[in-house]
Amino acid sequence: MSRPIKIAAAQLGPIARDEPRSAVVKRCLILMHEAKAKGVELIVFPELALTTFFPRWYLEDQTEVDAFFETEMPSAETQPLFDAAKELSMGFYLGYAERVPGEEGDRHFNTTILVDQQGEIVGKYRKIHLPGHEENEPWRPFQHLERRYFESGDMGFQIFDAFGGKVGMAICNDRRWPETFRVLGLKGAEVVLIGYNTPRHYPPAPEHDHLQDFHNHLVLQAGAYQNGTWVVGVAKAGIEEGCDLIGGSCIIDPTGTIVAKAEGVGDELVIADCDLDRCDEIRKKIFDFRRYREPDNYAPITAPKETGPKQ
Ligand code: ING
Repeated sequence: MSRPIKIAAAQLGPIARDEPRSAVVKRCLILMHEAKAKGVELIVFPELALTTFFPRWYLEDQTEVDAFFETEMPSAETQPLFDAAKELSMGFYLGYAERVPGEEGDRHFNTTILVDQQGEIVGKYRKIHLPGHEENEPWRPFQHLERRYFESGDMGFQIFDAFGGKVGMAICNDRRWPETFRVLGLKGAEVVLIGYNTPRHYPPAPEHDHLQDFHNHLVLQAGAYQNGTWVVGVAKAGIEEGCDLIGGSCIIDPTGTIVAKAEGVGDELVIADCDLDRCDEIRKKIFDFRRYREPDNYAPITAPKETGPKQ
């Protein structure tokens, strides 16, 4: 028995601050057509894939911030992606900044959608773990103001029945928290899709800069193996507005083995045949959750964070 699905991690190189969404969509369409020629059924784009990674700047004018957000999906600029999904019978994961206008003020999320092979939205996720800081910190060579521009996601970690399996979604910093993968694993994830924008330089801990590529694959591989799931990690990469973003897009099988990874830091497809039935190699033989977990001993994991160790 096997349930193969051919997946592409569609790594994107830098997106300039003034690069119109239509230009980025054209780059994505080129990758979708290239992927189609190779039989790809699901293509995964990065986090915040429609614009430059704007949380690197302190922007005081909310109108300027909101210009990086979408208030409708699909919109006129992104409709061609949905049309291509239907034309090519190729689903996609797309990260973008989502603004939800409201009476009591707008809400802002770092969001991804899952679109099926008919071009329909079948899943949505709003990033839960927001790294960085809330106020301008001019000592940094660049900011990381996700905690200023977004609020934490209100949808939880969900699984979507699509592409013949159970698909989980997460975004960037989520991958560094084992709880992300465990919740998705406990919900039966067979493939977890994760887009990311990861600067090589981390101002609070520059002594770790040389470890960024290692940490990226470490957390993705651990998440895959410990939960018996495929993992697809997709970078926005390269020197983007002067900021060096790591690449390393990859597809990882349920044993934690990287089966395909990006060579460069530009627009690049990383493709693999993913047999979703291979999750059983781990789920049935190694980490049989119902047999081997001991949740009576895990209470601290969900205790209020104030009860955690003092830094
Ligand atoms: N970027 C980074 C990430 O989690 C980061 C932030 C980098 C946190 C390195 C800790 C260490 O990959 C986003 N967008 O979350």
